[in-house]
Amino acid sequence: MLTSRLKDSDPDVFEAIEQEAEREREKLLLIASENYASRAVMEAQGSVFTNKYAEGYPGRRYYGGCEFADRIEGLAVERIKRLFGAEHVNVQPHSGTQANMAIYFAFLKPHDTILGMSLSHGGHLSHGAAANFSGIYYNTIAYGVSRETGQIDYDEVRRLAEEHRPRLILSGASAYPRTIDFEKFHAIAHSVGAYLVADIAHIAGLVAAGLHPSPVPYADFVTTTTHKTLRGPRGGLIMCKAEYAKAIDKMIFPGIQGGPLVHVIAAKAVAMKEALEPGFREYQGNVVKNAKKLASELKAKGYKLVSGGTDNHLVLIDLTNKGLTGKIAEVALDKAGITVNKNTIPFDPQPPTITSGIRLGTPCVTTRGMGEQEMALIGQYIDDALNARDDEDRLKAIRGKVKELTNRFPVY
Ligand code: DSN
Repeated sequence: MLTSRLKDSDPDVFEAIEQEAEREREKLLLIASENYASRAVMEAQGSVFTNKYAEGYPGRRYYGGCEFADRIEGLAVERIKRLFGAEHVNVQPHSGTQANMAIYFAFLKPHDTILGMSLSHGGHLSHGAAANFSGIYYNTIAYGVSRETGQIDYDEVRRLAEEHRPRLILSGASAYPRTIDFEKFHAIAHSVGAYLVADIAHIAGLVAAGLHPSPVPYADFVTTTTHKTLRGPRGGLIMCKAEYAKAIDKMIFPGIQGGPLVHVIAAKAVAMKEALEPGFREYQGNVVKNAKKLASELKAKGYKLVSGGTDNHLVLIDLTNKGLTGKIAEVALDKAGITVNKNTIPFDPQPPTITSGIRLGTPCVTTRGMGEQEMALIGQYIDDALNARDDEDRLKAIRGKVKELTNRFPVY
């Protein structure tokens, strides 16, 4: 398949790809932001469009020979519009961060105030974290979750918005297991005259399937990546109201990007076609069902879940009552064949390199076809591995069981 010629021309890279394929095949991938793109998506991404420069937009390019690139970009945009009901789409952002950057650069001046969710409470680097360009160029104020409920404190968001009068409010998260009330965010943003951005990178698949309320009617701008629950190629996109279309397009190109990645846009088009098919809704429903099942299994074993459970594709576990850090848990689980990421929990006493939590997501295992029965087993393996964290033999034995399970659910 894709790697067949590589084997002879570059055995080192070939071998690393084979090793990664084996890792993805044999381990349980529970990283909430990852997924397995389809072969069709990868075929488009590995196509001749990687050879083409197409700066500009369909019908308005700076290079000749763009007729098929135009066709591809047109297909991608039309499908995204259909999937989300968006007025305008820019499918060229190379990533979610660049999608967010284009909005800030187009509509804010340096040092303007933005209000976003604190990274340590589940937000995202590009929502104003101090180390990120968004925290460097803008005056950022962070809202978080309530200590009692682990859920976004909308009263606090309103209070901060009224106090700081931000130019822009960001809704959306990378480690938040609950439904986000975009209508409430809209009301707050509207009342202080701020733009509202909804970054749905994590939940885009659920939104597309109608399983999470859509921000499209409420937000001025909606950004997402295309490779998480949406299950496409690695990349980003922006949806916005028609009135902002020109400024957004101009800021993506020539503002912050050069030539679009036409091969990735081709793969985005393929992923959107898949997302418009009925099976996609069923898949997203299973992602949520599996996350709920995994949450309840772990809860029954004494694990503390941030917010007490989940409404979406992820579960955030607070390990403090187990005397564990996220770092220790991540390493032990990986030895047992279970890949997760350590993650800060709200009000975490540990630094981000250690953390007190782990984040688990079900998009990958659900793509493999696993269901609630398998989630019960996974919950058991997680608990076993964490209890056996210092016992290499027991971890190895669990890894064997994980391999048996993953063998029953081939990926490609
Ligand atoms: N790194 C992504 C995640 O894991 O959620 C966010 O960009």
